[in-house]
Amino acid sequence: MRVYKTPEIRNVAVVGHGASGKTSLVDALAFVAGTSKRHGSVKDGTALTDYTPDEIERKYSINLALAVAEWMDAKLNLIDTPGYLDFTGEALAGVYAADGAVVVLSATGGVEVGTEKVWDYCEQREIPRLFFVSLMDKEHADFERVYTQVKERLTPKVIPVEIPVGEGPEFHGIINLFSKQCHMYKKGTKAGEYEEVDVPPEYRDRFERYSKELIERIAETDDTLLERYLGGGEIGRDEAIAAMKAGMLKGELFPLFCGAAELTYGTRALLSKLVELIPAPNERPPVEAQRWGSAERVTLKPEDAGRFVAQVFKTISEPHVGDVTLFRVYSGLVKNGQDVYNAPREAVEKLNHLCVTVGKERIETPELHAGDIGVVAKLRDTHTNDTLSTKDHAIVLPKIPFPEPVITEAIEVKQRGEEEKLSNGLHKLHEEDPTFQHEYSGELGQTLIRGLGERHLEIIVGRLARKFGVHAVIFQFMDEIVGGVIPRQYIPAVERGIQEAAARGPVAGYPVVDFKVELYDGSYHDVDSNEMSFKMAGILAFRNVSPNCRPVLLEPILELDVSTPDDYQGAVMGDLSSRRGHILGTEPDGRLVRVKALVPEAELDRYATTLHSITHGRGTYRSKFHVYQEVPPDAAQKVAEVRKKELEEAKA
Ligand SMILES: Nc1nc2c(ncn2[C@@H]2O[C@H](COP(=O)(O)OP(=O)(O)OP(=O)(O)O)[C@@H](O)[C@H]2O)c(=O)[nH]1
Ligand SMILES: [Mg+2]
Repeated sequence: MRVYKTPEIRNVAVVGHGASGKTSLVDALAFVAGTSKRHGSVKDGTALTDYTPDEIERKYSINLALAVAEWMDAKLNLIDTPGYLDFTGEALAGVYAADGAVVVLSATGGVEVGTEKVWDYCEQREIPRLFFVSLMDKEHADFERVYTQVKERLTPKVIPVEIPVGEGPEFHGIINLFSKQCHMYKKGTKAGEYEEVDVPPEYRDRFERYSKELIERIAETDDTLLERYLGGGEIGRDEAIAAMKAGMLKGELFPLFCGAAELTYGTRALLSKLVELIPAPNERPPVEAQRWGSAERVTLKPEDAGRFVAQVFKTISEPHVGDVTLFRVYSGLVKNGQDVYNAPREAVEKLNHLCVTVGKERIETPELHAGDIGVVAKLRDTHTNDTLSTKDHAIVLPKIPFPEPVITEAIEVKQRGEEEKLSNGLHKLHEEDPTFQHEYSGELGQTLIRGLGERHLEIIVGRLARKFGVHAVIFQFMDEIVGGVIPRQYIPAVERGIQEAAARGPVAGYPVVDFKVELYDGSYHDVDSNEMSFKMAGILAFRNVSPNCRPVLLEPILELDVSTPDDYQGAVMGDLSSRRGHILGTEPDGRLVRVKALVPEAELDRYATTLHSITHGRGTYRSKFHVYQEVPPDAAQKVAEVRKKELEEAKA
C-alpha cells in the first residue's frame, strides 16, 4: 500500500444499530476496491473487522476495527464499530476519530435505538454523514418505510440519491438519480459488477419524483444554483456533487444510498460517493487543544508542516504482542521510529514499526501524513484517550467523552491466590476500555466491576481468562456483614452453601437462576465455629427461603418456521396449537405457505414425523431457540412429578 497525503485521505466511521450490516459492508468495500483480496463473511467468521475469537464465536462486533479501501486515488480508512449498546463506547471512539460517517440502516429494521444513539454521537461531533440502506435483498425489505423513518425520527434533511429496483428477494438494481442511469446486478455478482441501462419504464414516475426532490434540495443550499434552477436552467453533475458536499459539511444535507453489502450490490457507487462527499481531514474545521501545563489554547490544523499531535482512540492488548495502539494524527507528519511524548504521563514513546491496518493485518509504513490513522505496538505507558505530541511542544487534546457505566456486578476468582492477577487484569482492561471500571469495596469485602451491560461484563470476564489467565465468575452474592458479626474467613463458605443448594432448587430439583442473596447478619463461636457449619447454614437458609419466593419453572421456547402446501395449512396450525404453540403468523412463500409459531421444546417430541404425516411428506420446518418462559402450572406439576420419580430412581 502506498503512502497517502492529507487531501487523499478519508476517515469514515461506519455506525448503526446491531446487525444492520456494517461489518459486512466494510468487508465488501475493502474487497470490491481490491485492497482486500478475499470477500469475507460474518457468518463464516471471516469478515475483515470481526477477527477476535469473541467476535468470530458470537458473530457480532465487539471492538472498533479498521479496514482500508483504496479507490479513485484516495484511501478510505473505514472504522467498523459495534452496534450493540453494550459496546457503544467503541462507536463513540470511531465517530471521534473520523471526518464523516456512514449510518447503516437495515432495510427491514429501519431506524432502531442503536441508530438513534450513533446519530446523537455524530451530532455531538458535528461530522458529515450519509445513509446506506443495506440488506435490500432481505425478505420484507422496505426502502420507502426506512426513508420515512429517517425523515421522521432522525432528520428531515435526508435526501435519497439512489432508489432500488425491486425489494427483498426481487432486489436486483439501483437507479442513480444523479447519473439518471440504472445499475443492474446479476445473481452471483462477485465484486459489485453491474450492467448500466436506462431507467426501466415502470420506474419512470418514481424516478421523476425523487429526481425533482433531489435537485430542489441541492439547489436550496446555494443561491446561484437556486436562481438558475428556478429560471429553468440545468444543474450539472459535478456542480451538484460539489453543492451536496458543501451542504453535508454544514449539516444541511444527508444523502441516502442503498444496496446489499453481502451481495456487493451498490458498493462501487458507495465507494465513489465516499471519496467524493466525505471531506478530507484538511477540509474539516481545525481542532482546539491545550498546551500542556498552561491554559494556552492551540488551534491544530491537519498540515504536515505543523508539529506532531495525535490522539489514541483505542488500545487492544494482544497476547504475545502487548498493547496495540490506534491513533489519529491531528497535526504534523510522523515518521517510522520517531520519538514522541505523552505529556501527562511524562513518557517518551518510540513509534517503532509504524503501521496501517486492514482487519487484523498490520502493514508497515514509512510515514503517516496529517489527518491519517495509524497503529503502533508496544508503547510503554500510553492508553486510550491519551494525546501524543513532541517534548518541546507538549499538547493535550480534549478527551473523548466515553459513556459512564450503567451496571455493577461483583466478581471473584475461581481459584484462591489469583486475587492479584485479577486486579492487574482488571486494571489493564480499564486502560483499554474506559467504559469499563472496577473497584475494591472494603465495606463489602468484594471487587465490583461496572460496565455498559451484562454482555459487556461477560466479555470482560472472557478477556480476563484469555489474556490474563485469570478465571473469574460474576455472582449475585452481596456480603453486607458489618462489624465482624461473622468472621471474614467464613463468608465464602456461606456463599458456597448457597451455590450448592441453588444447583438443586425448590422446583423439581432443577437449578435456580436469577436470584440475589444478601448476607446481613449472623453469629459465631470462638471455638466451635468452622467452615462446614457456615456452609450448612447457607444451604439451609436457601432451602428454607427459596420455596417462599414463589419460584416458577422455566422452559425453553423455540421459534418454528414451518413450510407447507396451503392444503395442509389448517392441519399444521391445529397440530401446533395442540402442542401449546402460539401462532405468530402466516405468509405465502411461492407455492407454499410459511407458518411461524412459538412452541415449547418439551412439546416437540416426534414433530418431524407428525409433520411428515399430516403434510404427506411435503412439509419442512426449521427451529431456533427463542426464550425461556414460565411453564403453565398444570404442565409444571407434571414435570415436577416426572422429575421427582427420576431423582428417586437415580438415588435407588
Ligand atoms: N441478506 C443479507 N444479509 C446481510 C447483508 N449484509 C449483512 N447481512 C447479514 O446480516 C447479519 C448482520 O451483519 P453484520 O455485518 O454482522 O452487521 P453489523 O451491523 O456489523 O452488526 P454488529 O456488529 O452486531 O453491530 C449477518 O448475518 C450478515 O450475514 C445483506 O446485504 N443481505
Ligand atoms: Mg459488526
